Amino acid sequence: MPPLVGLVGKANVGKSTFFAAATLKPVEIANFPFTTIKANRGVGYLRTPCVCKELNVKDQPNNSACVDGVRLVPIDLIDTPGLIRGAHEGKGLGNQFLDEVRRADALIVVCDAAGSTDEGGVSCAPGTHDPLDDIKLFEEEFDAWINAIVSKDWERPARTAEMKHEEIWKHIDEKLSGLGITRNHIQTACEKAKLNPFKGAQWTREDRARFSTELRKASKPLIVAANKADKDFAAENIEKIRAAGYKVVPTCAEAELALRRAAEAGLIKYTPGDEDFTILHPEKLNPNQLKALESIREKVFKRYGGTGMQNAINEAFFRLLDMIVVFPVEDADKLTDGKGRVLPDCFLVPYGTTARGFAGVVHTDLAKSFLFAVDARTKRRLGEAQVLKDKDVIQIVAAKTR
Ligand SMILES: Nc1nc2c(ncn2[C@@H]2O[C@H](COP(=O)(O)OP(=O)(O)OP(=O)(O)O)[C@@H](O)[C@H]2O)c(=O)[nH]1
Ligand SMILES: [Mg+2]
Repeated sequence: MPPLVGLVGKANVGKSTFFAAATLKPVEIANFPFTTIKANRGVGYLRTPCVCKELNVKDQPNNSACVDGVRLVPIDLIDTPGLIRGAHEGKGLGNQFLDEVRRADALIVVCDAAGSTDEGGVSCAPGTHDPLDDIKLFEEEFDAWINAIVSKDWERPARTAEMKHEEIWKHIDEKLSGLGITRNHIQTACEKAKLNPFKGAQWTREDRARFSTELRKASKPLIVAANKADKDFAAENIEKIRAAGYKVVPTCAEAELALRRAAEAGLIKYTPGDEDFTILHPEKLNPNQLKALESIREKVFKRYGGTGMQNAINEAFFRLLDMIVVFPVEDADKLTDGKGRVLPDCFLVPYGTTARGFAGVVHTDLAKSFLFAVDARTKRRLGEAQVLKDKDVIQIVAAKTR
């Protein structure tokens, strides 16, 4: 399954605008809280330099797109309902929210960097609300929700583990697997929270709370999209969020959505993540539209070098999830697949994926009949345990099976 990134955060900060801009799906967007009541799922794109230029070929993309030497690789995104205090007890749309987000591998916490929405998501004057509070609110609610699940019936598995002299993860992994939490995450959380996994029955309430926070950090790494960056007070707040230790990307989802739609309509030339855009048909735009585009250029592009949205998505996959892209080919000389298409596919895999592991990503049967791989650049043979690198072009050689 492709990795899934969740767009989460307080109500009315621009999650659905971000989602719509990334996926071009028509979703409801409005300037009041709880516009989104059910999660939306869609396909967005990761942007990465394609290898076609370096290898000097004209590619024929199949599972992805290539625009002027930029590969756009599909990824899954989920837009969730807004969160308010008390969500872990079911307040607001708490249950719907948490039920959806459990499936995400990483999170983009969207916040209103201008501080122009209050704690409940209602519009207020820019600069009057602290966006850091919203990020903390999200973390606290999420942690409290995990803690409630961890703490429910804690005694039984904790005592069994102690009696059997076993580590706690063998006894709680099943109930946490639905949250995307694995044994590895539990192990990491014990280490980070400095808790003895053999002595779960002696953990205090506070210990469990710390453990839950570490579980969240290990299983759902997050990056902050400091949205509404076009508004006053955003720049100062972004620095504040960064100083508090968060990975943060300034974004202007509204601008990205306007540009994506204009590009779709053929009015401008713009690929997500570009540092500028070109107006192709000024005669087809009315004065207001032209003014809006120039304002985007002034307030967003000149200040931040782009809308930041593509950056946020890229950071989530490349930095939080530590993924790389690999191009499979069937013929390492011609760089083609079985149908003769040049560099058709581009797969997103976790760093650490081996040649055989990658064969399994391309096709399950390929992993079973794997003989060796060939690095198309060097034409060198790679053994099954060879760890692949970002932008590798790989031919898998497999035994013939009937
Ligand atoms: N100025 C500015 N406004 C934005 C930006 N992104 C979104 N908005 C506006 O913020 C409001 C809320 O946008 P939504 O995308 O509906 O917000 P949401 O977080 O999905 O809201 P809920 O579904 O209610 O939780 C709308 O009026 C958007 O037009 C931005 O980058 N800049
Ligand atoms: Mg929404």
